[in-house]
Amino acid sequence: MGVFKSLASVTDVVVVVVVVSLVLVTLAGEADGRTVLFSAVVRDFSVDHTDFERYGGGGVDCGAVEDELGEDRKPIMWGGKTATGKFLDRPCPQAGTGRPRRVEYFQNFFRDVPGVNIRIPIQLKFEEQPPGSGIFVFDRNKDATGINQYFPVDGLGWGADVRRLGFFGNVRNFLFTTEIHAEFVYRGDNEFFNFAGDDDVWVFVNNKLVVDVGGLHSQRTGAVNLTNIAGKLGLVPGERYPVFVGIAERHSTQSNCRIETTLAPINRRPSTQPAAYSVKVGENVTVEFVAFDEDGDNLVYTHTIPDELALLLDIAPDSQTARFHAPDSLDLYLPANETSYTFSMEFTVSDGEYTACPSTVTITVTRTLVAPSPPAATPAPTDNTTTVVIISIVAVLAVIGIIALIALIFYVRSQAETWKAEIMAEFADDNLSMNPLYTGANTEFSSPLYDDGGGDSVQMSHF
Ligand SMILES: [Ca+2]
Ligand SMILES: [Ca+2]
Repeated sequence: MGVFKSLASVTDVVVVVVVVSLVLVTLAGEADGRTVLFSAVVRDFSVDHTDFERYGGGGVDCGAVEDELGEDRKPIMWGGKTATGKFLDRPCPQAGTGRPRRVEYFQNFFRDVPGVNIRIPIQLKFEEQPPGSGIFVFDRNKDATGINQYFPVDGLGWGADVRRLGFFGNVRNFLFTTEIHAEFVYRGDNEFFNFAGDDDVWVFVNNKLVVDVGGLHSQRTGAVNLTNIAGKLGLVPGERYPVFVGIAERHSTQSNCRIETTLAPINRRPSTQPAAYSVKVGENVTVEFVAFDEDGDNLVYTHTIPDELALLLDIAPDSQTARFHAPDSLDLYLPANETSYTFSMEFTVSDGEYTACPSTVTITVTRTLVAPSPPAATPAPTDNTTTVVIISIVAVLAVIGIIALIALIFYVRSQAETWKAEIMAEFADDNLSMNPLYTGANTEFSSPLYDDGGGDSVQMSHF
């Protein structure tokens, strides 16, 4: 492509290995052209790796990887045995010398290896240029002043590489790979994939190597017209095929990347995420409706709001957020002894072609129950049983005593009459001598049981 400039310089080698896994696109306004996001994985390396910053090279060094991806869809380093470049659209000059040195070290270019590399997911933004052309461009080429632009993990991973002090103020993070996987529908209308950049670039379509810009080098170009090699690749118009792009940034003086392609990405269904919020009565909270479209499509939001939420939610149609106002009281929603009530609603999104599965947003409102006042202490009931019993016994005894006294009085009175009669009878019978109370002649006799109150006395005489 004419837009790609050859900046090759043996003394100014930027070793960049990037592997890119293409993911897909989005539709922005037609006037601005479409925007496509390709998901990618960057793996950051440091100078501790044998193939990063350790040696130089000059020019493209094709043939470092085999013609087809492995079963795990990773490139296989050629051991000098089977790579032929038989699927390439253009012959490779094989002029360079900077290919990776050993298979065992190449294995971790595009695989996670703790302690060796750090995995960092990113998205590469492709813009349709010009609008309506169907050509998507990712442009991190050098700018007009020659400053490199492809630094997707500055401040991340192992951080700035310090071995080359002075480069870019020692703030740039060089030495990383980029891996892109994507799918596209082959149309058979001369779809192309063009690359310009520094250090290794390998592109596989339908798992077959179609672009090989391997080796340590400054910016070089590579290109493929798929229609030219559709037969070799087994491409059938209307069918879907995978694309793999791998790039390696392996040296710290340059890092640039520009891709142009007409491979139309396949739209993918957006997704939504559930969310839960918790507030207290009378409080407010901003609710977010979280959705994601891997292609970067503009999303239209649809909310399903139950009646009980309608008056509590400030929400605009097609909004990604809403303001929830918790009621001041939950008495309408809860029994008196419960402390929380959960409102829920669903939302979904559409990218214009696909609608995501709906997700639920819940908002739990809590309240603090006021402990009821303890009932006034009631005095312990007094046990009067004992008192009543005592009083009853005393009363009964008193009655019995009175009755007994009355009976005694009547008894004594009746006996007194008897005794009087007997005494009188005794006197009448002259039997006084026999009475033990008789003590002698002329003894005054006084009966202890009989006294008429008059001090009666009887003059007794012996017979
Ligand atoms: Ca690095
Ligand atoms: Ca989509």
